[in-house]
Amino acid sequence: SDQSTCRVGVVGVPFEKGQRNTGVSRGPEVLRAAGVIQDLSSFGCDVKDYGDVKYEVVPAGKQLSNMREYDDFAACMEKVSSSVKQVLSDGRLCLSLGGDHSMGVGTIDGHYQAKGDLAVLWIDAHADINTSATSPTGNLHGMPVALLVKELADYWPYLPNMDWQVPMLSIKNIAYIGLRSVDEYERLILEKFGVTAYAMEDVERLGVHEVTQRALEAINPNGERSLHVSFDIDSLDPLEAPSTGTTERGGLSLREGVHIMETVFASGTLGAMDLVEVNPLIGSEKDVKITVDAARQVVRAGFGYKRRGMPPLLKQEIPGY
Ligand code: B3U
Ligand code: MN
Ligand code: MN
Repeated sequence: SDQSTCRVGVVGVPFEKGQRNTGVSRGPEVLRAAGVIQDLSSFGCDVKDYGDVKYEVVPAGKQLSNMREYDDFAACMEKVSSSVKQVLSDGRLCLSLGGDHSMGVGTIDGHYQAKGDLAVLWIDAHADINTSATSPTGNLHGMPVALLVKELADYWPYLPNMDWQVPMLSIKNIAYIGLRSVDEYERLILEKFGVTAYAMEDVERLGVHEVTQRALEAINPNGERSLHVSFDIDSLDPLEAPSTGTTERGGLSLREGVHIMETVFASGTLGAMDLVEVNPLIGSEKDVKITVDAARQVVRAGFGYKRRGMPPLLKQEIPGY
């Protein structure tokens, strides 16, 4: 209904070629089946499902060194970008369901095209800021941030079929929360540019609320920028989210993940959110359920769900909500 304060468009990105495990491409399907969309409408959001992104590969004609499955990536992300742009142009917040984290290139590009200057909150165990020159794996899900920032543009070769993507983010407008597995050259980049990065020890020292407030203050001091939250489910501890490809122990609790997203919602700046790296083919049936439930809680918190309970009708615009 048009009186709802919360209008959301959902985009599925069944893309898994940014990493090596089969199954991440089924993230959108399991998250929808578990009820992510109903979760949001149940407390008054007006949700529209824009379906899954589809693409056709155009071979680049040459192999790009240390960028596995590059052709598929370039083709898919162009479509992801236009889908996200469409959702935002329709006056909705965008929720993108992955898929592996290489899709951040498409979602953030689309967000930028619709809203201009952005702030990005990257919640992850990993920094995902390798270039093809520094990546130890060649997996594109470890490179999206490096493709998006202006400051690293000169460190890439010419990327065929990526002319639609212009690095537009200022590295100063990105903040990380949850880091605990950062490669040596990633660390070098974070240090060199003074990137706002709250690793697990910072969450321990300051607490999750303070860390989130400081991160948002650093990247969006006046709240003028549209905020993009890219939430990698592996930021959570594997006890809370076991079904993902690159688990790192000692992570955020589900409560901390939910708290971050409640704080994001309260900031009133959210433009788009990604929920990535849920892999239903990893672990037992119970593991998958635990992981998907965690993802649902994190998502609904970002769009306004309150653990203290919700008023019966958000549609009546209850003040102070
Ligand atoms: N930093 C490593 C590992 C990694 C990055 N993202 C995930 N794993 N999930 C890399 O491949 O770049
Ligand atoms: Mn990631
Ligand atoms: Mn990760």
